[in-house]
Amino acid sequence: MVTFPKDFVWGAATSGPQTEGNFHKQHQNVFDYWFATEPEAFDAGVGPDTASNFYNDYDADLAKMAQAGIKGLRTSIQWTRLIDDFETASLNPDGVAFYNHVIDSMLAHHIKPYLNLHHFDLPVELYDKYGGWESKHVVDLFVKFAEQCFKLFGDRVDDWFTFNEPKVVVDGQYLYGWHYPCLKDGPKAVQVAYNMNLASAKAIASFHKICPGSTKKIGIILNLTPAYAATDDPADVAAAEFAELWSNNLFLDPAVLGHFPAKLVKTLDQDGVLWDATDEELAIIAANPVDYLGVNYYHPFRVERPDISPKSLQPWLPDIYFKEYAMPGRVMNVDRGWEIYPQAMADIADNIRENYHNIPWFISENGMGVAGEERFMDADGVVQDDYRIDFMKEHLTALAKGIDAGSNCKGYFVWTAIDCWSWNHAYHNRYGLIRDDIHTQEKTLKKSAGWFKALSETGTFE
Ligand code: BGP
Repeated sequence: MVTFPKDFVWGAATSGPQTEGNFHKQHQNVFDYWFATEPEAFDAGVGPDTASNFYNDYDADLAKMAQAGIKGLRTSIQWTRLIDDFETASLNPDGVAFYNHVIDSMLAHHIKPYLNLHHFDLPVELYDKYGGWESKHVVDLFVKFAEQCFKLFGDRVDDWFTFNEPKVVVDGQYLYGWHYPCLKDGPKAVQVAYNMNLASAKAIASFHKICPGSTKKIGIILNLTPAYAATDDPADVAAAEFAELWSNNLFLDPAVLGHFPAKLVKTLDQDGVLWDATDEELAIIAANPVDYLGVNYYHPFRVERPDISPKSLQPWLPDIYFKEYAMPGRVMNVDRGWEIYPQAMADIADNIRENYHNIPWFISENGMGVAGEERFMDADGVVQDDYRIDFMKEHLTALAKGIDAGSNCKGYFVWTAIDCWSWNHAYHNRYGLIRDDIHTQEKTLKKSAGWFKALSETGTFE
C-alpha cells in the first residue's frame, strides 16, 4: 500500500488558453495568432477558438471535476482576456467577470484555486511591437498585469504562480522554433531566459506588497527534466552536467536560491552570449525567491557528448555542449514520443531536498497523453484507461519514496482534468480524467476519474 500525508493536495492542472475557447476575448495570444494564420502547423482538429468550451461550461465542468475527487485546480488567467490595454493594464470587464465567476464556482465546488499568470500565452501584439520576452519593457507590462490579478482576486485566492514552464518559452519560441514565432536564435533565447526570471522576481515582489500575510504564497512552475549521462565516460558526464545547468538550473537556481549558477554564467560569458543584466535587477532576483515550487514532470533527459564542434555553430546554441540520445530499451509513451521513467520523481524530490533547502513543492503536472481513446470505450461509453491509472500509480510510488525520505512535497496535480487543446497536437493526445467529445462538448468521466476520487478521499492506493 502506498500512503501519502493527510494534508496532501490532490488536484488537477490546466490552463486558460487550452480550455476556455476565445469567446469574448479581445486580443490574440501567440498561439491564437499562429493557429489562425498557419493551421497546417498543427494536427487538424478543434482549435483554441473553441477548445474545451470552458468559457461557457465552467460551472458544469467544475462540478464534474469535483466528482473526480479533484480538490485543487491549477489553472491560468489569460493576459489577453483580462487586460484591455497592455501598456496601462486597464481591464476588460468581461474578463474580470469571467474569472470572478470561475473562482466563485471553484470555491462553491470545494476546489481550491491555484492561479498561474502565464502559460505560453504572450499577447501577439507584444511580440510584434517589442519582440516579446526579448524586451524588458514587456517584463514591466507583465508585472502590471500580475498586479491587476493580485488586486482583483488576491483576497479570495491564496495560491499563485508567476509562470508555467518558462524554459519551454525559451526553447519553443526562441531557440528551436517549435512554437510561434518559431525563432532559432541562441543569443535571443539567453536574454529571454534572463528576462523571464526577472519578470517572475518582480511579480513576486509586487505580490507580497499587495497580498501580505502568511497564508498567501507564490511560486513558479518549472518543467524539470533530470539529465542522465549515457555512460560514465567523462565526456558524457560533462554533457549531462551542462544539460542540467541549461535545462533546469537556469530557472531553478534564481527562483529558489536567488542567483544564477556561476558555472553557467561563466560559460555563457566565455561564449560571448551572456544576457544583459544590471546590478539592480540581480538584486531584485536575489531578494524575491519563491515561497514554493511547482514541478511539471513528464520525461527524463538522456544525454551524451555533442557531435558538433563549437566553431561550426553560429550563432550560439547550447547544443555545442550536449546531445539528446535515445537510450536503448527505454519505455516509451509512443503516442506522445516521451520516455516513461517514474524513478525521476524520486530523483527530483531528493534534489530539491538536498540542494534547494527542502523548499515546499508540488507536482504541478504529470500525466499520460494517449491518442484514439475511443478504442478503449466500454458499452456505456466509459473510457477504460487502465494505462493512465498505471502511469499515475508508478509515478506516485516513486514520489512517495521521495516523501518518505523527507521531501517536502505538498501535492500532486494530474495533467489534466478534462481533455484539452494542446500546443502542437490539438486534440490528438488526450490527457484528461474526463473525456471531452469535441463535436458535442459532452464531458464524461473516464475510469481513471473513479480511481483518482478514491485516491483523493483516502490518500492511499494498492
Ligand atoms: C506541458 C504544458 C501543458 C501540456 C503538457 C502536455 O509542457 O505545460 O500545457 O500541454 O505539457 O504536453 P502536450 O500537450 O504537448 O502533449
